Amino acid sequence: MIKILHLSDIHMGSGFSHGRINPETGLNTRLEDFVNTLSRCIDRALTEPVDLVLFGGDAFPDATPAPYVQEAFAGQFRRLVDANIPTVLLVGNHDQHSQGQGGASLCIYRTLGVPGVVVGDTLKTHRIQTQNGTVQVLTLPWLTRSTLMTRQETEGISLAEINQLLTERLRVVLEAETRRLDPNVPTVVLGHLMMDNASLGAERFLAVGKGFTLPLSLLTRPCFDYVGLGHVHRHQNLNKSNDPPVIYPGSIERVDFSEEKEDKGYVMVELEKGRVQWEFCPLPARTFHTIEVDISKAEEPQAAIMKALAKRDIQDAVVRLIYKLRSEQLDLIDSTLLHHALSPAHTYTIQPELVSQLARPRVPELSASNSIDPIEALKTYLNNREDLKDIAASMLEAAHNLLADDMEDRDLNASKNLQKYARMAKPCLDVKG
Ligand SMILES: [Mn+2]
Repeated sequence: MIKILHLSDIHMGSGFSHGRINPETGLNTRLEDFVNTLSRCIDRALTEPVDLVLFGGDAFPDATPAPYVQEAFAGQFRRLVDANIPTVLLVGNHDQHSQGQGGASLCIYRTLGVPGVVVGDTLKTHRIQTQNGTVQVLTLPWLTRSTLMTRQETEGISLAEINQLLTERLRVVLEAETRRLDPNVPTVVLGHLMMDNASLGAERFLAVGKGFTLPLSLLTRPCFDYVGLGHVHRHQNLNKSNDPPVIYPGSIERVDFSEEKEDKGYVMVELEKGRVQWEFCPLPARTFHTIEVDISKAEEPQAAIMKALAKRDIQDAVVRLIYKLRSEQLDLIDSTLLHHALSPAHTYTIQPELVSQLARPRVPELSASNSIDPIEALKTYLNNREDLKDIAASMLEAAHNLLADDMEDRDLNASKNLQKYARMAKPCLDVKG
């Protein structure tokens, strides 16, 4: 039996706005949180000990983390190297530099030839020898449309069509890969993917519209014993019949408030050919609390806020207090008292929101036509948003630039189409896309 620890979506170095500087170390406390949580995963891997560690991708918030963040990450995985525990580091969307064209942050471990570390930056099957036998790990890093398609192929077709075409291509490539598998050796798929039946956590906001979704049937094949995923931050098993389990362990720490109510952890797997057991192991990630209170109708607004605060255990938590009030209540709130009441929190923000007495009128200029010029629409919008006055001019400028870029792209596409036609006419002509 092979024991595996599967974790994912470390995102080390993100969420600094929810931390503060630790005066003793000079580090942001949220980095320290992420390192502590990761070290608990590594502790477990060492004490079991497991035969293999699978990391499902998204090591950092982007492909160029600060050196001290990289060092903190490497320092933890180094402990697995010292203990001779093989490790697969899969490349997620946040690990790829400029959509994969610029390489991935994790590839440095392969370049350095770190013993026992496999970097999954291509679709490939790795045969890994562990203390308790061989395991096949098929790595499926984050795919972009350029992985399986040329630019010419994606030109002029809709995103949904691209998605379908990519799924078909991937099905063929996977089929070829599975035919090369040794049927007697336990097999794991490690993928950084968006499955179409996953329920989304923060990743929805972190990577909107950049990827495509895959059908579950692509991965629920009898030749796979365990499907370990990364990308979605909410832990879930997508295949309840467990044949095979298709598991997102989720992120190990809360990246932001959208993960407030999610349990954080990693997954322990026991694997034999044709038999698998798994268990979600929770981690003591830092608590996030949103305390929302509407005091617009309260007779004693301050007391109402204090009461709402007293109800929650905010000790060492990341807290946001949102209270809705009427403008004439502003003077009734003593913010010193609020700060005092919130001081046991790790960090906190206070967000007062004014409720308007009158229903907001629709913006009249925009209701007439649905074919309004985008710049005119933006101007009308900005005229109605007093709170955006300071940045209105730069927003308009940015919009102008964006639209200008768009026109350039169209011109570029037009010239590419011409090139394509030229190539169709003269097959020997070498045209670079
Ligand atoms: Mn991801």
